[in-house]
Amino acid sequence: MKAHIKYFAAAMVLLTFATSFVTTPAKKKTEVVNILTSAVCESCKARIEKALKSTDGVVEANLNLDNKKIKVKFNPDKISAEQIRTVISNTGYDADNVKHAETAFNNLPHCCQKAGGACEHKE
Ligand SMILES: [Cu+2]
Repeated sequence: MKAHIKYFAAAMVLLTFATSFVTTPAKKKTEVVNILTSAVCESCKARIEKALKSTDGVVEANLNLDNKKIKVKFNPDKISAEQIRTVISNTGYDADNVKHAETAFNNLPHCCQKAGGACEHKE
């Protein structure tokens, strides 16, 4: 009788361990970074989000045009916040202290180059 209880207790402990392994997969860590950009309008938003979403390691990218901040969820094993700023810069926009890449900036539609300025296709 006593032995049975011992086995039962051991089984419960094992079960608890096994469950904790299932509910917390080892490889699923993400980090979030908020980056201030020089986005002007909806098409700037779409342009930056598209560039980031096609970047390996980026899980989610969402730019808020009201404060020009982009929230990026990423896998730190694959990409760093600094590399994310570089992607934004290479798209033609400032990212925090990283200034836009000149060539990409010059290729932007005219109104998208005016940081804080009025954009014709802005809603
Ligand atoms: Cu724009």
